[in-house]
Amino acid sequence: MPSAPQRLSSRTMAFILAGGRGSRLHELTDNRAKPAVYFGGKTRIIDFALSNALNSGIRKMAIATQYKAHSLIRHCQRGWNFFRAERNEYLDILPASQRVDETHWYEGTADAVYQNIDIVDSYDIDYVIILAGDHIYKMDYEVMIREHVESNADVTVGCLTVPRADAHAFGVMAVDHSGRITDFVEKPKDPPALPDDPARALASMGIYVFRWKFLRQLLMDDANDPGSNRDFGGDIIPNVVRNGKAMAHRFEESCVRHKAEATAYWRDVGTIDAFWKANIDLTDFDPELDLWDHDWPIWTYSESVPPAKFIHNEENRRGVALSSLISGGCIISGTEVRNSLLFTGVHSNSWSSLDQAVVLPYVTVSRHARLTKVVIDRGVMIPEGLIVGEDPAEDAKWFRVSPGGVTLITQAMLDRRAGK
Ligand code: ADQ
Ligand code: ADP
Repeated sequence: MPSAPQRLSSRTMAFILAGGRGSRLHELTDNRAKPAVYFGGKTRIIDFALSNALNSGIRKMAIATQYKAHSLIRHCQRGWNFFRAERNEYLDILPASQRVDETHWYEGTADAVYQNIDIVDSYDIDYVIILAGDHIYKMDYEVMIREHVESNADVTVGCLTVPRADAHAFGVMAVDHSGRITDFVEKPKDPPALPDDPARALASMGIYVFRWKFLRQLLMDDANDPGSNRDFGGDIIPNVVRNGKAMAHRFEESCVRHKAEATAYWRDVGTIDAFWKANIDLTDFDPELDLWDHDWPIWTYSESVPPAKFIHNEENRRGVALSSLISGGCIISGTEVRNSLLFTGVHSNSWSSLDQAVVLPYVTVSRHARLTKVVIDRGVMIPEGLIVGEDPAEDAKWFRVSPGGVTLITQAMLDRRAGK
């Protein structure tokens, strides 16, 4: 019997860029990098890229951190610590640590790889897939790596179509009939549309596959170019498009769908509105993002906590949750919860209600609170009788109300309101 072809993923490392702040998440990223932001009840955003890599068969990974990396590093150390060097598996966390010349931190994203060339060399791999740690999606990278090898490209860029009106936030490309990228502009003011659809543009997902030897040389050359900002999207990719062979890989071809007819799910939860909506969408009857899929699990660090508990209190107040996700360690005592997502260890008390609420871990909701369309930061103590989501002008006095009408509540905001 012929042996199965070796998976290319076993000869590939994943280099995950996790240094960005994600400033449009405002106070949610005051103390943590965007990849460390909580998502989906149990996971953090970076778990999606890491799980995709693991489920694709990749066993060598490095995570480059920079901005406020503490909770991200702790999360990875606790949850992603099962790689074993004796099985030739590695997961390295690479803080920007002035490794090369002691005078600067990582400049652009390409510099994060350049400064760790020796570590990538030590993995002894043939291919590198560069990933961003800040998107929610399920993708089999093996498909993209295979396409890269079969087309003999210098770089393959993962891409998907987006509304042209949103394309200014991305690298936007033009491709020919063979899928070769003929033009690539980073964050253009006036993005070019797809030839057959004036309302849409082809956007880079910030996912790149290279042969390591090729990328290595490119990074060395780039480091000697005084005009470069050392950025993949701004410098490296446009350079390969001009001088080499850059191919586009359509996300639709490697995304992991839970049903054949499902759309290709990919979200940049970079704003309060997008973050709230993507979390609340999980409470739908049949959500687009399937977290229940045994074939493509999203791995994470999970605290050992008891099951969620619902209490019917002595004054006959029922603790109930309808169309909601309630994580372990929660105690819903005499509170009515609807269309909400509660992370680990949330305690809520009698005569309160939560509606369309995204509640991060270890929040306490005191009695008689009524909170609608909110995001509540980790560890917040909601005072007795707080009402949010019914009087926009009052909410805006103390909290951050997003353009879409979501109210973000943090402890600092509550302290200010209480005159502390
Ligand atoms: P952006 O996401 O805007 O665009 P960038 O801010 O460079 O680009 O972030 C890319 C990733 O790298 C993020 O995950 C971020 O956390 C991380 N990062 C940023 N600076 C870093 C550093 N110095 N060290 C380590 N990590 C760092 C990019 C591409 C676009 C593409 C979009 C898709 O440039 O072409 O369309 O991603 O979202
Ligand atoms: P973040 O991403 O919000 O920075 P961290 O990973 O830094 O989160 O977690 C903060 C710490 O608080 C963790 O060590 C967590 O275990 C701990 N913690 C445990 N119980 C509580 C609680 N009731 N309130 C707040 N923090 C808690």
